[in-house]
Amino acid sequence: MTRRDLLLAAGASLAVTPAVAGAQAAPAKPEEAPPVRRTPAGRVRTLNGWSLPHRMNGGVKEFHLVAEEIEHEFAPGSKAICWGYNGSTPGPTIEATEGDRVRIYVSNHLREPTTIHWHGLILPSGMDGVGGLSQPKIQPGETYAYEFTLRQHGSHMYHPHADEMVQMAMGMMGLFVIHPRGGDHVDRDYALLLHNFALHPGTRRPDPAVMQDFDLWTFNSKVFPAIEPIVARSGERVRIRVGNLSMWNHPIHLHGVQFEVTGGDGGRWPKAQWRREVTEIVGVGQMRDIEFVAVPGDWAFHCHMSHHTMGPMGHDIPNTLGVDQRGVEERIRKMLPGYMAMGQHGMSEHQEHTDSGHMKGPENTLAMMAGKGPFGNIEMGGMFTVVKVRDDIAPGDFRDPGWYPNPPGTVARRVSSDPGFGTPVRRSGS
Ligand SMILES: [Cu+2]
Repeated sequence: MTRRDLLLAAGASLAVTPAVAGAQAAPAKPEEAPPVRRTPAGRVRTLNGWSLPHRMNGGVKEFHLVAEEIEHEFAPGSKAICWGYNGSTPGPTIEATEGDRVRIYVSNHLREPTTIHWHGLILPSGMDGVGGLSQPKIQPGETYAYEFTLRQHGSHMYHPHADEMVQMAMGMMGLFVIHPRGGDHVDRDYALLLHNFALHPGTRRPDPAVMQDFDLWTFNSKVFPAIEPIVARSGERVRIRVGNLSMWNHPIHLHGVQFEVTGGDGGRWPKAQWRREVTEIVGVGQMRDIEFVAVPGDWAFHCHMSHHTMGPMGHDIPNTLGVDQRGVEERIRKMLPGYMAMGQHGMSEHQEHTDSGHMKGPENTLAMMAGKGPFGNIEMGGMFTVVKVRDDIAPGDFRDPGWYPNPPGTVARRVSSDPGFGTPVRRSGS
């Protein structure tokens, strides 16, 4: 039995305290905890994630979040003790509709106080979730109820506002999507949160003290190639909601189409404000919605900070490009058997070495570059996935269709293996 089960078993004695209770409030009246009941998955496709089931109680939509420690896998070969909600980081996506009255129970199964801030939502001040400012903190073992009416629609987030630096560094965050009352107009609705983790090589807990030099750059707490593809049928209108709760701004880039930026934390923008882009910076604490009509192919979708598409690596290494390291390598090998110098001609060789097992990395640590494509190594490792668009995908089918079968004559091809091929024009004398 886990600590969580024990706490759930003891649930009858857990007091449920309204978040608005003042310091002088009478002892909280116990309320009945909502039962765990699965309802059909939501309309939003949270990559590698899920939407939280709810129950209706007297016209109020009730959700139950549990802040707790979990074991999380960033990609096969890298597991960590993280903190999240209801068994996952990010926590489950909350989906509701504009006009809904929601009641969200938050149980604290951590060993320190927490709260939840509903990032971007218009609500009473006492429901805003800033520990000490808007409410008393939720102590370990306690459950609070947040209750408000949704007066907007759009892409939003939730995260702790108590020991925020640590709790977010450990993975506590989630998406809060409010659908418009009159229905929606996209065929596929994807959502992801950008984040970073300082999981130093060989360790099992993220280091909350790191400010910028992170080991793992994630979409929904996963790194490529463990991030699910974004699948669509040709001609479908696709939306990707991207939120950023990391410590960097991320220029998110999509190949193959010009997308439109159609909204942000402030909801859906009037059409006259939409912008046509291929890269959109999603700042820390921001959400951006991008939309496009899917065209067939396998298209890269990634952060354009090239270090953010890499797996764990040190950033204070000496530059070895162009350095003949054979002598050094031999000398070091006397002390460190199996040592292999890296990066004389570039870093592309890294993936070949790690894939072939020449270079064994530290335990519980991913390679810097990974991923196999139909034409070889993809050499990526962080915030990267593939938008896979095909003509023959049924509506609502999200299964990975494999690699794109390029029509004949539409793939870049080798025309020569002779280094002296052709007469390229060179600039001289500069
Ligand atoms: Cu980035």
